[in-house]
Amino acid sequence: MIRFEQTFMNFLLQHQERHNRTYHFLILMDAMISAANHIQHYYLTGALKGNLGLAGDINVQGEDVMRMDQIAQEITIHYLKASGRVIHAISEESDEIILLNPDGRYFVYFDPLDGSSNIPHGLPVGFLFGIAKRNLEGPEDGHLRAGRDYIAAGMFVIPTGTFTLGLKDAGTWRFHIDETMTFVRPTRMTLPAETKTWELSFNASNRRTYAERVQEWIEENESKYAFRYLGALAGDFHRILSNGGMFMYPAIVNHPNPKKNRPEGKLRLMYEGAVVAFMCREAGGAAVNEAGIPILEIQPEKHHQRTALYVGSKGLVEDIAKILREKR
Ligand code: FBP
Repeated sequence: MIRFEQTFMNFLLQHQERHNRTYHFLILMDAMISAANHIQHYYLTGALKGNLGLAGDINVQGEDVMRMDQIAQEITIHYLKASGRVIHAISEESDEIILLNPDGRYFVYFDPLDGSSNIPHGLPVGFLFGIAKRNLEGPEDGHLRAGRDYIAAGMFVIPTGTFTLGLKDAGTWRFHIDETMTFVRPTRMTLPAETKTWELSFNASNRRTYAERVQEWIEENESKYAFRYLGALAGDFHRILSNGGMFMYPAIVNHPNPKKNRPEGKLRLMYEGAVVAFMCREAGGAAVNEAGIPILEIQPEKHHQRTALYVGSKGLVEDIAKILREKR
């Protein structure tokens, strides 16, 4: 007896029909799926094909570019261009805004391969994206969109074959890849209220560089929760969505080498912070920056703007946000 599962495209088609939406979004999501499957193929064969090493370039963030970053970037731009639905895209791997289809309907903000420290080992990385819509009523000025204006945000955890998508006012859904490389079985994700599975996720080797009050909050709370850290935002947030708890990448303000301080945070607002914050909101959670300001409310001034990030179960995020908002 063959077991048939609902496919992602069937799920999205019904969603679009239920909300009287157009097919344009379907075509864009088909492009994202094709890009993710293609990137997954290159990552899975990366070790044998020698693609898991350095590319020899430095990106706009001043970081070494991995060969796989370039491959993932090229693949994603190909499919976004071919969709004919995207005006411009912003990518971690591109200094400038990428102009695609002037008549496009959407803006796409993406990190083609997140978690670069895992790439040389073939360990889990992420393909993160946020989508906003152009102004259909009047002229479009292309201004940078805040997370609250995104209509969808998602992530593929590569090479695990899982895909999670947040839809504005319609929840966050997880899909699994089947034997035909098709994403199936839509599963609604809601952060568990029960705290016994909650986890804390942060780079423990940085904790002495965080603000005193953040270090104190960790000391007071860490014994209550399990500690897990993959070193790739997509993988760590994937766990938080299932088990609850909080992922945090606080500002670095007490580094023994002041040059290594990052008061503005490390992660990028538009294609990392806002992406997980959007999915988290749709799953009943919350996300704030180092001042306790909701990530989705931050209006970006530049497209590679950074942010500190505290994201996860509302109870925990609100608890640390209280001390982050205190004037010192
Ligand atoms: P990249 O996009 O350059 O990979 O940076 C983002 C990231 O790798 C996140 O995925 C992860 O949460 C964090 O940086 C890990 O940073 P660290 O190695 O300092 O813990």
